Amino acid sequence: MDGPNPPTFPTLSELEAVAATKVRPRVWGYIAGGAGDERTARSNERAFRQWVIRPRVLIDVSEVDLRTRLLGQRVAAPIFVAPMAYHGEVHPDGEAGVARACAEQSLLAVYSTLSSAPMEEIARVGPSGPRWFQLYVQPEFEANRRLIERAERAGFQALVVTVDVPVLAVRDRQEQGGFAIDATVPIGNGPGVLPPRRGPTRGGSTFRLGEAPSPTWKTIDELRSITRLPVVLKGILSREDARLAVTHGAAGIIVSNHGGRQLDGAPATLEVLPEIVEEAGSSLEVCVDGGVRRASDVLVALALGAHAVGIGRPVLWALAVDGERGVRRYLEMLTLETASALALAGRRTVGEVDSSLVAHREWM
Ligand code: FNR
Ligand code: LAC
Repeated sequence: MDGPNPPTFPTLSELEAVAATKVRPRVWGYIAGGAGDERTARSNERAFRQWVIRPRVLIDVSEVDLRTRLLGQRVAAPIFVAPMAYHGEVHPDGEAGVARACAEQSLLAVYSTLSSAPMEEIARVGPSGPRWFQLYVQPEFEANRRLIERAERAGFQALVVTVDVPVLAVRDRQEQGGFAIDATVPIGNGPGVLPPRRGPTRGGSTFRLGEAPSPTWKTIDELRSITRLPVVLKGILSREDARLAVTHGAAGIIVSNHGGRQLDGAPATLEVLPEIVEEAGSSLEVCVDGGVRRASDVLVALALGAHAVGIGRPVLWALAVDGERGVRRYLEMLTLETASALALAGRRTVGEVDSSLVAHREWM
């Protein structure tokens, strides 16, 4: 699978450190960094360590099946690539490399509004791949319509609306490295597609985020009215908003704090996953991202009710290290490790994972 060259990350443990040597420091600060001084970013990974897995034994686990469905679509595992801007900044293979690797392995990938490659190219290189389009709501409504029509035409199967960026957060590490999310970073979806707002700026005695209003629940209704695609809301962190997501007809939620890149001080995603599953899990599909690094994290998230988990930074690490080949290898390693962990836990299918699989350390 890896061709003649030896693999550049023999195990998952090396991946981040190898990637750090391949990416320009300015871009590394952007990828690795979180909001503020990164309390929430750190808490995502830590939250997984609060749970232990309770294995069952003497069950025939000679065949393990990771397959599941996401919004009705068959995928090889409950693991997907979270939307991330600017893949081209870490490797020339960019989103096309991710698209080919995911399509080959029948894994879902979500592509950002701010992809380096145009969405039509992503669709062309991985035509069989399950793919969702992530929308950053554009200030001019017609611009949203144009993006959504393109995504529909290019065969994207769901619209993921990111709701946790009315404004880009203050991010110390990104700032220190000198990376700015603005029109100077090339994006593939064309001129006229805008990154989220920076700010706020002083407007007399208040603070302004710009001329156009920031998105609201009404925007979600309007977006739903112009697309036949199911709408998934990414960035929900409370029971109250989960309920509103149901009321406003969302087909799914991605419980996410943007990898700790937006509101510093927001909870770890795993901490709020249970209340969101309880509130909305019978009405729509709940996924989670943030800090998922190893198979044990995947199992814990599934046990707490997630339909699937999204992976952010590690995919960019793999892309940086070895382009498409790195992503292919990374996804293969993570799914194999997940199949192994499932067998070791005494479960044969994703459906057999329930809350009895885990216990919180404090409660033991
Ligand atoms: C992101 N994320 C993100 N989310 C989104 O909806 N649209 C986007 O364009 C981006 N861009 C982006 C760039 C980079 C460099 C990172 C690291 C993240 C957030 C992403 O989808 C996801 O929520 C987190 O990355 C998940 O956390 P982990 O796996 O990185 O810990
Ligand atoms: C980020 C934006 C672009 O997190 O989503 O960098």
